[in-house]
Formats: sequence, structure tokens, C-alpha cells
Amino acid sequence: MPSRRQFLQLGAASTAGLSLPVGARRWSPPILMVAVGGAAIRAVGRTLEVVVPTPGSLAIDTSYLDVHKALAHHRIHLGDGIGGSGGDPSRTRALAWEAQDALRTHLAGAGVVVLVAGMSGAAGGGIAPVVAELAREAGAEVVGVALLPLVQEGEKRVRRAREALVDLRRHTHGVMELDYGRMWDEQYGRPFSRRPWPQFDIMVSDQLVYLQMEIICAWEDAGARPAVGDVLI
Ligand SMILES: Nc1nc2c(ncn2[C@@H]2O[C@H](COP(=O)(O)OP(=O)(O)OP(=O)(O)O)[C@@H](O)[C@H]2O)c(=O)[nH]1
Ligand SMILES: [Mg+2]
Repeated sequence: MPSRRQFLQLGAASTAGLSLPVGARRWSPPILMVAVGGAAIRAVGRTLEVVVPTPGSLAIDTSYLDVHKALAHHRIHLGDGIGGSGGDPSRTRALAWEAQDALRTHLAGAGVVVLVAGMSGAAGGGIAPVVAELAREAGAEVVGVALLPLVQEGEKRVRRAREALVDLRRHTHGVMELDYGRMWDEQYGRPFSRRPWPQFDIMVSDQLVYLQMEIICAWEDAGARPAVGDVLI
């Protein structure tokens, strides 16, 4: 296992664009990165491309296309349609409960679950809280990473994200909120014309790299699995 220092060097190299195939080297602490919904799957995919070594990973979605394009070690497609969720988080929540046995199997043995989801999405907002509940039951420390929409996406999405965030908070040990509007302003400080999703993939993935490094370093320092409070600043 690399030392903390070596890991940080690897991390720095990774953010500079070093890329190895997923699973080329796996880190030994049992960290499982779970992406729920299209946005999270894309952003986590980028993280898995650049982080060496990669954590275990699982992609979950109601969209057949998004889940099968996912760059993750394991994938779960919920429901039987290729179309997706129909935009209804209560339906995706029900599908997640129907698949609870498969979800439990994938979550078993994880020490820390990093659960990433777009809160305004029907898949992300509906499924992620169920996954969090199951992961906690399975004994994992659960860190939520909540992607919060731009106000430009409309009142309905913003409201839905707020509701899903409350739900996610109830079932996790802590949540890192990635507010897209604030992130954009801090990084670019100017308006955008089209929805800048590729830039958000990069910003989210950078946050995930740092979070993962923090978890691993805290784990090494304590000689045991860290509590989320020690990791989230
Ligand atoms: N980083 C990133 N964020 C995105 C992208 N597309 C959308 N988002 C953000 O993520 C939120 C959720 O969108 P999705 O992840 O597509 O939704 P979903 O969870 O798949 O749910 P449904 O598609 O509604 O079933 C959106 O409201 C946007 O704020 C993307 O390509 N990259
Ligand atoms: Mg989707």
C-alpha cells in the first residue's frame, strides 16, 4: 500500500491528467463510490478515469443507456424500461426498494460509502436516500455528495432537490453539498450561455478526488475507519 505521501503525489498526478484503466490498481480500504442517476454517473466516471488507485464503484440508474455506458466496476439497472424514470422520484424510490436484495449484496462489506447523486433528478433524488439507508444498515459509514441544481433549471427542480436533500441527510452520516451556482461563480465568476455540464463534471470529479484522499488519509492516521465528521470539513 502506498504511504500517505505517495498517495498524495499520486493524487496530484491524477488531477494533472494521468489516466489508467479502471481497476488497474485498487486501493485496499473498502471505499465504495456509488453514483446514482445520469449526472453522478458521468462525474464519477471521470473520477474513476483519473484517480489512481480507484475505489470500488457502483452505478445505479433507471436509464438503461446511462447505466450501461457507466465506467464503474458494477452496474444496476432499475426497472425494465430503457426510457428511465418518467420523472417521478416516488416511482424510482419504489424501484429501489424492489431491488433491495441486489443493492444489499453490492453494499455488503463496504467500510465507507461515498454516495453521489443529482438531487433534482428523479433517479438521483428518489434512489439515493434508499441506498443510504441500506448502506447504513449494512454497517457502512455513509457520506452523501449532493449535486444541487442551477437556479436557471427552474423552480420545480430547485424545490425537488431541496426535498431530496432533506431525505438524504436523514439517512447518511454527513452530506457534502455541491451547489452548482456557487461552484460556477467561485471557479469562473462570469455568466454562462449554455448549460456547462462538462465543466461541472470536472469540478465535481475534483471534489470527489479530494474527498477520497481525505478519507484514505484519515483512515491511515486513525488506523481505523474514520467517522464522516473527521472527513467532511
Ligand atoms: N455534472 C453534471 N451535472 C449534470 C449533468 N446533467 C445534469 N446535471 C445536473 O444534475 C441534475 C440531475 O440530473 P440527472 O442526473 O440527469 O437526473 P437523474 O438522477 O438521472 O434523474 P432522471 O433523469 O430525472 O431520471 C440536473 O438537474 C443538473 O443540475 C451532467 O452531465 N453533468
Ligand atoms: Mg437520468
